[in-house]
Amino acid sequence: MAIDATRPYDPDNIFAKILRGEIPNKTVYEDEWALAFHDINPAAPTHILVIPKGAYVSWDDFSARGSNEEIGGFVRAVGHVARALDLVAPGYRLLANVGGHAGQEVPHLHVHLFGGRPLGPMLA
Ligand code: DGP
Repeated sequence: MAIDATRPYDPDNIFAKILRGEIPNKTVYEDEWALAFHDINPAAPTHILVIPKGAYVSWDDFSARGSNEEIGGFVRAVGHVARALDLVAPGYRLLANVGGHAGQEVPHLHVHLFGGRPLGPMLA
């Protein structure tokens, strides 16, 4: 079920547990600011989730409360993952769902990184 993106951060959400090492994941990259791992239910040949290390519900929460350092570190981490996976030349797509209308299910900010095949037009 989609979350309410205005709710307070829940430290027991599944991605918080992944960050604490309580749930296994297939990590592709980690630094001070971000963790990137394979989506459990891939929608493309490459489907990576990149999450900030800080406790943020959504892109809205992060853009409002995140420090410039956290935001800069996170954005650079996303770019690094795409380059490390050789996705720049063929192309890739980034997506962040925020709240109910977008169908966000996990209440910890995550950016989906899709690649590995032509992705078709954007869904509205
Ligand atoms: P969203 O709808 O934007 O909230 O997408 C949530 C994504 O998270 C969805 O594509 C499936 C993925 N996901 C959910 N639980 C887990 C998990 O435990 N491990 C991993 N790797 N991915 C998960």
